[in-house]
Amino acid sequence: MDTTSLRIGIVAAEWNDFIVSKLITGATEALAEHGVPAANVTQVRCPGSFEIPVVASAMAGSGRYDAVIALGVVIRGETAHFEYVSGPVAYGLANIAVATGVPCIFGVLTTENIEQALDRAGGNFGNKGAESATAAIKTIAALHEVRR
Ligand code: DLZ
Repeated sequence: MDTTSLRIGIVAAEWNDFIVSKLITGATEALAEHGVPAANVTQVRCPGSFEIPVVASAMAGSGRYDAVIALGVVIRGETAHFEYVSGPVAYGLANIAVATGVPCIFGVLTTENIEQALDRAGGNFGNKGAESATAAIKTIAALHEVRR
């Protein structure tokens, strides 16, 4: 597959930006390694992970992107926000992808604490942003195979 013409949208939450920014770096570097030109990658920020689906929906529905990568970090706290935010984001992205036919990659870390998140944002357990970029490329390739 020719990756040089692929257009990728990234929607990233501003919450926990000091970790999300590492996911964005991981994603953009991996896309470049896969041959996607930086000019073909559009980044949009939204307030929190809860807002990711509505922005991803607009991006996926625009017809301007071959895939949308969603990046965020939701850390479990003392209240029930973790469940209220994580579930809708995951199900929202899956529904948008199926409805539009545009892969919407779930690159949102859902962790117990900051340490677990840092481990998965370029630390001991890799970078979920980079993994999300690879997942986007692989899913686009799979869809090309199915649709040709
Ligand atoms: C409110 C909130 C809380 C408590 N925690 C997080 C979080 O860990 N990660 C995240 O991305 N966003 C969080 N938010 C913000 C919500 O996602 C959302 O932006 C607000 O509830 C406004 O709708």
